[in-house]
Amino acid sequence: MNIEQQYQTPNFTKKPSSLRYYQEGVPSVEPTQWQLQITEPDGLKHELTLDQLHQLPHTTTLRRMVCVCNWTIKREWTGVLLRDLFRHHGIDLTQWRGHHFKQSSVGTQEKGVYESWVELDGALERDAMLAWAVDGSPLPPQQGFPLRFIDFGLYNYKNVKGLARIDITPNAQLGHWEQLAGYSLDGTIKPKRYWAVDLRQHRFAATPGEVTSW
Ligand SMILES: Nc1nc2c(c(=O)[nH]1)N[C@H]1C(S)=C(S)[C@@H](COP(=O)(O)O)O[C@H]1N2
Ligand SMILES: [Mo]
Repeated sequence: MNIEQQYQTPNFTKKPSSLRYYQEGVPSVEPTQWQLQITEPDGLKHELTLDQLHQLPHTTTLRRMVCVCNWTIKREWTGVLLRDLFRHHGIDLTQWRGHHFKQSSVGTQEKGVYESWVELDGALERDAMLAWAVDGSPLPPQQGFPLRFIDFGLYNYKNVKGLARIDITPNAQLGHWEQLAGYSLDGTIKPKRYWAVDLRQHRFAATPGEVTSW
């Protein structure tokens, strides 16, 4: 296995589609320069360095992520829950009920940024998280260093790697793949058969949303 392959999601070549990578190209992130910027609809801004982020109360959980093009992988993610991130910044979410939030990636000069809108209350309820490590190691560049958002109840096209900004917004807009491929704005994982790259077999997800039974 060469270095390039090592950085990729396990069984990268076994994924059946092209929607599996950094659409905008892998950004080069200088960890000391990077900041996560959070803005509230009233314009209030919050900024976090990588060090500050790592100080937040964090969890490590084994959860399954699913790509809309029918592959899935269960991995051990370490990061902070979205609700804990907001709580630690004194962001009062009761005033933003019914809102959405836009995630923007660091992006690249050539191709810009990757954006996705997610409904806020749903993401909080589903224990969505911002992860900086996977399977016990820091995220490799290809997998979203230094931080990626993951809502395990939604297809992965909703979950931005190389996260740079979160903006709480009154409305949602179509993100990259919703526009291009007509995927749902809502992004809820659908019950159907998926290729589990970790199990090396097909499995059926019987109910909509996060796959927890296998
Ligand atoms: N910034 C960014 N995040 C992204 C994407 C992307 O193109 N750019 N693709 C999404 C899609 S469709 C998938 S399946 C996963 C792939 O994550 P992986 O590289 O860890 O397998 O990243 C998601 N997040
Ligand atoms: Mo995907």
